[in-house]
Amino acid sequence: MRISFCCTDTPAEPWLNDLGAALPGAEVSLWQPGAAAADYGVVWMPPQAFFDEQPQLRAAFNIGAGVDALLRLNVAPSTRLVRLDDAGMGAQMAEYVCHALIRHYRGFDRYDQQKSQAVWEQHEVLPRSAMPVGIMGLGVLGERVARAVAQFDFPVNGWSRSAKDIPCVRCFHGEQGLSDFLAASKVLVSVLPSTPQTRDLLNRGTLSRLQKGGYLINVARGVQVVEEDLLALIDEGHLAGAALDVFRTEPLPPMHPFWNHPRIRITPHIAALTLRSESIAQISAKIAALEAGRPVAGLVDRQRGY
Ligand code: OXD
Repeated sequence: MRISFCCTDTPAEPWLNDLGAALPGAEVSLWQPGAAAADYGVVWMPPQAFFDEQPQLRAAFNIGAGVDALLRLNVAPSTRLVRLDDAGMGAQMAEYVCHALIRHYRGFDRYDQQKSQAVWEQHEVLPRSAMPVGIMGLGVLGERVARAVAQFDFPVNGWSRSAKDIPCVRCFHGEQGLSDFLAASKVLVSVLPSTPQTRDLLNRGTLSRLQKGGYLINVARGVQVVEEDLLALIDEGHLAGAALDVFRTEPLPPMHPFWNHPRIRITPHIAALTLRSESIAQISAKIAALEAGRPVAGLVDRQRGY
């Protein structure tokens, strides 16, 4: 069996070694134009040429959380596109969101400022009931985030395309549920997949439905946010701020107004990093299942877009 590794921005050698060790008998190699035909691909943002030259692939495993870059390419219909099922990303996203939420809720930025001025002053904390958190996107990662937030006793709302029923989450769905979901939430967390329907979804109209003093945490995709609308709503005081891990242009350009905005926190797309050993364990289990003709979880629905 041949496995072809084609991942942008990912050091290949450790992956090639660890995939080789997990799949004894397989020939694992780094894809280069003109490479021999492979059975499976392990990919992250591959070029179109990869799929053009490898139409026989039985499956391509995407080693990041989002599959939007893959769905922009022309891929043979017989090549299954397969997502990892969490693979350690859920816990990281939950950590990231809880950290951003609690930092905002407990006013830790203010205490950092006080420290720089040697000020000893305590501030009141709002009741948690005044900080309902709305999670947009209730897939594997969104549900993990919702459960983690609920552990801290915040009221949790969830919104998804189709109806869901998750303990400790007040679930809304579809276009008709969106407005009520937003109005019931003060902190908005996007864990949505990137699809034509979610592009620009977080704009003046939707963000201004959030409760006054709202806060945005985006760990999904930058193209979901209309950046000028977010800035305006923060500057007008309707939103208290934002914690952003993803941006319309990455890396975020040096002159971008987000960098110096006092109420916007920025991280460089690190909310959930791909963990090599968990990912390889899943890829090898999925290859074994496919070889045995068994179904695998995480098949991407190309129509739906995730
Ligand atoms: C992503 C990732 O899909 O970082 O953005 O995994």
